[in-house]
Amino acid sequence: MIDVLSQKVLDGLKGKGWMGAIVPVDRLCELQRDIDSLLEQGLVNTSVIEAYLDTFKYEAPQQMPDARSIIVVAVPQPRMRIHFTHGKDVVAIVPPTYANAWTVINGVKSVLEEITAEDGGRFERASLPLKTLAARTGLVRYGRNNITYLPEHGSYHRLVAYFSNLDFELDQWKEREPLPACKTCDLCVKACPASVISQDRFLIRVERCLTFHNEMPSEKPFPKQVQADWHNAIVGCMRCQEACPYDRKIKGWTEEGEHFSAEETMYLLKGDFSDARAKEMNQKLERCGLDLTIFPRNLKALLGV
Ligand code: B12
Repeated sequence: MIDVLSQKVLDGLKGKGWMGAIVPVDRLCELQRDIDSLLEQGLVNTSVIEAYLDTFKYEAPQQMPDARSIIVVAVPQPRMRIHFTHGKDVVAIVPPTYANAWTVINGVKSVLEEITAEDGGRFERASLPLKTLAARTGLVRYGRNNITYLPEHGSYHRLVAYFSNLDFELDQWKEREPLPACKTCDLCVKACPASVISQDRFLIRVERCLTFHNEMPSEKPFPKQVQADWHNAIVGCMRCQEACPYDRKIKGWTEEGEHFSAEETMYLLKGDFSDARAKEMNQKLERCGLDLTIFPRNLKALLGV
């Protein structure tokens, strides 16, 4: 039997079309151990540790020293189609979760506050390894590509977690599970041009991942091994997700984004963002989950110019 407060929160999230799970804060050490054990084995590249993993905080936040629980939420999100004009209309994909990130992050907090208003619920955003946390609650399962999957919406979801002062009786901590069909399927392995997914280990080789390189600031050129025909999105990459049978149902789930005129496209390709116009352009890009830092490099790569 699940306690009334936990049920109320999980049902409230479900009412929004989201999925949630709850663990007590005591699980933080085990969460940290999941990541540390990989670091100890030397399986994670130093630049990945410095850029991302060192930012995780496995403790109650300063603003909430009395945190009692962690709520992790998966919010289904489509990919976005945006348009550049370069001689003709050029469609570019923004993979799921880049666009509307803050709407989702803040939206989850507001909904949690609303659901628990009479229980005095407070929430502080958690900076934690979210796939590991969500997989540790059974909310999602790991694909062979190291991305996590929901039963209905596959890999098209954003994960977000909040510390809470609420004492739930529920503790959903469990083993991380792989998706069953990944055992006999290698479609993502074959689809990845960068050979990021290997047969000999579960953890992907992040330092080879196209996304790792095209999320970096534009001043950083792509390494030599990145081939011209690898680029398939304005940021990130869709190859392993597009190949995945678990995403078949939602593969075409797309929202329409901004159109960039020939003149705006040229401005982005030129790459001089020192003028007053840059602010306005950044605002337009932000509506697509992008910003000027990845231009002009990613657009040049996508257009092949
Ligand atoms: C760092 C990071 C990146 C880096 C590194 C990716 C990586 N795999 O670590 C880069 C820039 C490359 C990246 C790329 C992408 N990212 Co990213 N990224 C993150 C970030 C900040 C941390 C991820 C992390 O913890 N990595 C550490 C490694 C060690 O953990 P892990 O990948 O989960 O690996 C676990 C498994 O391998 C497991 N394991 C090991 N052995 C075994 C064996 C078995 C049987 C099992 C089950 C598990 C298992 O152990 C590891 C630890 O638990 C999160 C946000 C966050 N705060 O969590 C977003 C996040 C993971 N990214 C996200 C997305 C969407 C992406 C992209 C899909 C974007 C895109 N389309 O290009 C790609 C996917 C690339 C890929 N195949 O992983 C989403 C994931 C949503 C989802 N459905 O999974 C997140 C959660 C952001 C968000 N808030 O929604 N990302």
